[in-house]
Amino acid sequence: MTSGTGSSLEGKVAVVTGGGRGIGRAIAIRLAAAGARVVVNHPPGDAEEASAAGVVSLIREAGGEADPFSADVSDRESVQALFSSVETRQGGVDILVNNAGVCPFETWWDMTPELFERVFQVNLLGTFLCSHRASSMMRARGRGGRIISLSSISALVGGGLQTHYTPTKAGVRSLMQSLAIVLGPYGITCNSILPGSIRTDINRVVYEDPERLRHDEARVPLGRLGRPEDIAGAVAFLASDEAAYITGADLLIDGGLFVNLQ
Ligand code: RM4
Repeated sequence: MTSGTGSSLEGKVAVVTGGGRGIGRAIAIRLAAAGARVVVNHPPGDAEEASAAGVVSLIREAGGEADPFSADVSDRESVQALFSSVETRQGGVDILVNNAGVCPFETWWDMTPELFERVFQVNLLGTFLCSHRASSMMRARGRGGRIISLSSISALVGGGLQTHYTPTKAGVRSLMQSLAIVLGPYGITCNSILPGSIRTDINRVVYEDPERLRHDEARVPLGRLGRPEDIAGAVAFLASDEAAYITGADLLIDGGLFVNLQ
């Protein structure tokens, strides 16, 4: 399969969690275009299954290789099943992209322990469960690997409607820093991507408000919110051999939003 990015990931197996929609969808498509065989993980549900099937079809129609797999990343048995399938069907994993995440905006006063716990389970526990299984497989195979996790600008700043979400994104970033130490001896790099405000379903409710959209766009030096494709290229780079000496790092991809405080 030819691609603009060359065949930098030819022969690699990539698992993208939450790969059926939004940023995960763009990442799955981009890694396949670079030659990887992509496992498009999605949470259970008809709509999620249909979205993932659409991504797989798009990749296959472009001459790439992809397979869907339904698993709730916060559920230990589901993650076990996902990676057992990857072991038997794809022969192992070279690249794990921990993209699955949720952020149901809620006020602090209406924040329930259940909602806080759910966001923690998907965003942080899910990253732990997938990273633990994948790194164990990578270590056993002895060929190194890549773990790339979607943290967020919210790891660096707060969010009034995201008191459940921001701690999980800071935790993801910190987990990658610690795993970089543990997994370095095995040639496995661990890095975080920190997206700013990207137009996807996760924040649709916020950006359906034209006034809020205009306000947020005006705060971005590049003048627009991000698109999923703005994230995918950086993930493909971190997954490639070109990033062999990058680990424990994080890459902020926000159009300049973070530095535009004044
Ligand atoms: C990000 C950041 C964005 C928001 C998403 C859901 O960390 O806060 O503004 O759209 O979360």
